[in-house]
Amino acid sequence: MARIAWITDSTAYLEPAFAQEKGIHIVPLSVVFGDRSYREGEEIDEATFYRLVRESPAPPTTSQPSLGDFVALYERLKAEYDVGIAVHLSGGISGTVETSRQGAAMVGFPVHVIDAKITTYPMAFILKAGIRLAEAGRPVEEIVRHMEDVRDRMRALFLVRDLSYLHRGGRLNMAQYVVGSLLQVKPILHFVDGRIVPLEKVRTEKKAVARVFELFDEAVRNVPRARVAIIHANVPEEALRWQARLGERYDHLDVVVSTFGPVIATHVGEGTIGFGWYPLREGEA
Ligand code: MYR
Repeated sequence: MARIAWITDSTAYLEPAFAQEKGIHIVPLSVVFGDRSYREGEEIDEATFYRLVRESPAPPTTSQPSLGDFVALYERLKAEYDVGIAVHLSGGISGTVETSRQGAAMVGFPVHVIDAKITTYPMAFILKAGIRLAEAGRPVEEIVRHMEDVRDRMRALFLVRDLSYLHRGGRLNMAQYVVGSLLQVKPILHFVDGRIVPLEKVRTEKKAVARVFELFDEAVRNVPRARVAIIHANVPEEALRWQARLGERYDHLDVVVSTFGPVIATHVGEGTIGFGWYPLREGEA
């Protein structure tokens, strides 16, 4: 059986205990405050990040891992493994996935690099789906196909308190006048082919939350089971309320609560909250 190296980046916000148990290699992205750069998950935690956001004169920016980071990692892995499977945040919002591909090619280490076409906990879902199959002894090609299939079923809906973060970071690919009109309302956002796009505009926050639950309900009520992440940027109580609401209404969902860590919170702003989920097929583990 092939020895598989599992690789992802820090924006999967994978549970550290899981990452350690499965030996997953996590390549960090960084947040930058002024002239100081912090590798996410290694040099900055969420509490420090939000403190620095409040104390810093200018908002943070982010940077992807360098080609050198990937080359160094893949050089190391090449000596220990037959093949790598990497899952990275969408190429529509970051150059990470492309740099990972280049690094693997330069080193000559065979890595199946999967563009998650999304980010945050849905990437962890994709990775975990692959690991499940690997542990069942399935061949690498089947594992990768399954992970891509899970990726293609993945959906997300999220609400930002203030759209200007996404706009400033250049991750909302829209004409200026459309952004202008959206700044006045509460847009519900989702991913279309790896890019962030407003799905609907709603006037008030209360109505926006109600609409997110309605859209989510339409998507999950008739599926046999679904894996769901409630993802939030420093609003843990609200996330727990969302979780309780799901618990009252459904008994066929596996729900986890996760966060937008420093890199992604830089682009969505504090208070952002949403769902990432995928429906399971009949009998799927
Ligand atoms: C970089 O390469 O510097 C990182 C860029 C990260 C952009 C993040 C954009 C916001 C993503 C929202 C995720 C919502 C998932 C449910």
